[in-house]
Amino acid sequence: MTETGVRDAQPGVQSDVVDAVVVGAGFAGLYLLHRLREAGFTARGFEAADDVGGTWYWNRYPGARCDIPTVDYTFSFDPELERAWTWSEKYATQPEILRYLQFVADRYDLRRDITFETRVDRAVWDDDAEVWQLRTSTGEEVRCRYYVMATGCLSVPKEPDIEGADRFRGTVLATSRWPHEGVDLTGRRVAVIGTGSSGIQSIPLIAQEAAELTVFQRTPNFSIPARNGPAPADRLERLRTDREAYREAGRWSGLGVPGEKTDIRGATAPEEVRRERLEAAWEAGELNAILGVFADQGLDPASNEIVSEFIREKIRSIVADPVTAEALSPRDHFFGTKRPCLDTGYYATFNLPHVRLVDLRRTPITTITETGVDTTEESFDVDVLVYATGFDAMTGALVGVDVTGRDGLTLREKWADGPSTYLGLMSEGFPNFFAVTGPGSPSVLSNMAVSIEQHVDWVTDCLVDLRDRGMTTIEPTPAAEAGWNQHVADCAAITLHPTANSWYMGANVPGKPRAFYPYIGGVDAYRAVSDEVRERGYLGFRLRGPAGEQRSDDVVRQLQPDVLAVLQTLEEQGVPPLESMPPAQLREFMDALNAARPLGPEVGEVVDGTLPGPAGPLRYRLFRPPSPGPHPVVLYFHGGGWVIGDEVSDEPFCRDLCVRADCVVVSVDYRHGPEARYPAAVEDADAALEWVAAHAIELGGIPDDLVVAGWSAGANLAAVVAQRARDAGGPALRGQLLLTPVTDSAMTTGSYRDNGEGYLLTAGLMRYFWDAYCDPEQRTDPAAAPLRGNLTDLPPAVVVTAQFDPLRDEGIAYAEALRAAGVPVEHVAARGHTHTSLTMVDVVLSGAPVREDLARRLRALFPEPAAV
Ligand code: NA7
Repeated sequence: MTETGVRDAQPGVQSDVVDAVVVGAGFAGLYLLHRLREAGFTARGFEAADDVGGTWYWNRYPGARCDIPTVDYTFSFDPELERAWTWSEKYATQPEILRYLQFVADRYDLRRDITFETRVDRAVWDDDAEVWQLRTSTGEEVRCRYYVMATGCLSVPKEPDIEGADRFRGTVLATSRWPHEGVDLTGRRVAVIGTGSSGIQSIPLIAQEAAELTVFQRTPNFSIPARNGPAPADRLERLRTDREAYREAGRWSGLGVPGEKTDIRGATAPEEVRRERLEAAWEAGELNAILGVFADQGLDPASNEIVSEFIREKIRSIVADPVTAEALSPRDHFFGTKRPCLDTGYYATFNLPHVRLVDLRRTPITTITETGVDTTEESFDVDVLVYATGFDAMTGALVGVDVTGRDGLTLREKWADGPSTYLGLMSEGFPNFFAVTGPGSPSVLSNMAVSIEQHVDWVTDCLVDLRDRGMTTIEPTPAAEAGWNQHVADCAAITLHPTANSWYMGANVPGKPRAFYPYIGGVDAYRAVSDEVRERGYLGFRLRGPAGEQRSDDVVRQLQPDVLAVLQTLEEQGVPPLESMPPAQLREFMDALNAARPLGPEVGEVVDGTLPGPAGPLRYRLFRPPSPGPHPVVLYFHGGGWVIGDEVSDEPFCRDLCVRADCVVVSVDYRHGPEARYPAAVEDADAALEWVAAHAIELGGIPDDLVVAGWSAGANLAAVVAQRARDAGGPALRGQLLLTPVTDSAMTTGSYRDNGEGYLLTAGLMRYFWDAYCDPEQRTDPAAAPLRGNLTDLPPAVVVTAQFDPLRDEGIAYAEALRAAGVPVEHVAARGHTHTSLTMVDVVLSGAPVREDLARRLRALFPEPAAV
């Protein structure tokens, strides 16, 4: 670097090139300029407004406040700054937050690097020079090595999409562009369109001035009282005693605000516990509290309904007119799937005689007129029309600039079907281009102050690392980016969010691609990923520069998020390696684990019985579907490495299979090693098959509609008995369902190597199981290793393998070998799953679509029932 900070000439880079351009001077842009300057980079900021503030510059409508407690919604990078500024309220107003950002700009002398009232209109990547060529709204051309959009997630107002919007002759206002001088609404007839946060915050204050207020509501939103007041004493005390610990707690929390996580589930909690938690959250007046009443409220419709109905009950208790109360009660989306609001007197406003709610679901707007609003039922004459209709969220500002990356591809083109990013920060084809809190990062689902600081720190640290290593460009690899997009989608898929027409889903802007835009895995999980990417030398990135090139195609998160969560929980609990426990202890341990799990879905009937085995009776448990029988029968062998488990150890999976496939499932026990070694289990399985086939009618089954099924070692037995039944000339089977089967004893596959550690079923545990089950010289018997048997003329198979299972490759090998032998095979490859995750019903929710898939294929093995 030279004295002036301008980079010395390097290959392809001119000395007029500034290190970084930062677009936007809100929280993100300000902090980024500060960090870049501290790190010795030259940087220029551009801002469309005439001052700093971003969101808090533009959104000046009456009642505008943050909805995260302000002691948390604040910069934490400098203890001195924290000492120098005191927030006056629990939720600061827009003017106070704006003053704060101005104070920050002054304190760090940031304005001198910012060109105000200037937009960046165009950005083109020059691959030869490795610079971004920018053009601003004032015609200035600027060249920079790194181009950072710190343009906010809710900064581009949605275009008015209502018929006749340009006809109105009165005053038109938008909450997001409220006049700086304020507006006197005294004595005026006002209409507000929109009841998101902006509408809900402003309506009570507009009502105080207006002579008449008509609120046009398309979708009622959930809102709870903010209970604003002084900054909360307990938080201030925690900050005073240990500021850094408090801030760290925020950084490593799910939402970016310190708080306790609960494991209480709504659907199973006693009524008095539910009530107590709900009332406490209502009293707390915090999003953190109301979004965290139950651990499963964002995942389980029944749990969510408890919270939703509680809020609707509160609405009914506040709003005097029952019709208005009902119209204000959200019923078309799950609580939390649209951004919930905090309000001050919102619902009570509708008790005022001059305030009226118009339910657009009942009477939609037909057009805006010269004098007001027409609905299908009425004409409303007003003096002032206020649009509180929201934003083109998350991507609006990014694709609003004409950003052209490598090979002439624009960001708008690349994201035509939805945003594609790595870590919500960068996009392949756009080297050295960063989006702070971009789509695919926690951003709007979190305390923005915390997420912004994390991104800015990451970007700055990254630029320092590049400089230190003699690298000049950074860009994600296609594989890493695709993997991240998949992970973002996987995280959303297990939640209720995709069911809502929310701006999180892009649903509020006509024509916008439908996807879940932010990352819902949590601020903590996200921070762990970003740290890991950096610690592992920029995993998933390609770096280039005078020092050479480095490329990593690794995907940073491939496990399904809930599978990872289970593994992390077990690790936190310090569960010892299962293979370190003797069988008796292992059985006890598994029983205790099983006792704590959800039981699985309701079935029609559960029947316990015994059937005759070669060495005595074998217990079974039968699960009958709720539908009228008779049903096809699935004879099921439990998992557990031939050592642990019994007829009830896989009960949740059996119930799930029973209901999804609409089959009777008979789960039968068999003798285990090391007490009863091979071939005891095989002989028991043979006997069970004989007996179930012979007693199909008594069991409520359709004779001949019989399938053998099993999981893991149980799938090994199912495969083995299918071979033996063929050899013995019966019983006849419609098929075999093999869930992550053991098919061979070699233990030398690639999946043993890749997945032998860290995914609960380890290579060591499989060795332990084989040793307990079977003598080494017997392990090549087809009745122990069915992959080595004759595979011709076997019944059709459904084979399920899991990506992170040591047994994956032997499952695949079995499917392929069956196919090669002419057996019809359906292979279901469960992406992101482990050997044990698919059977964790109601715990690992991402397993449900896989089970649905296998149940559908299982069902297809049986003939269609004859039409009645
Ligand atoms: P939001 O939350 O997007 O709310 C916009 C509101 O405007 C919402 O009620 C919309 O109904 C309504 N809307 C949008 N277009 C129309 C039309 N054409 N007709 C009638 N009603 C319409 O934006 P906010 O500014 O309130 O809040 C944004 C975020 O800022 C907030 O979540 C916090 O994070 C801070 P819809 O629900 O689409 O039916």
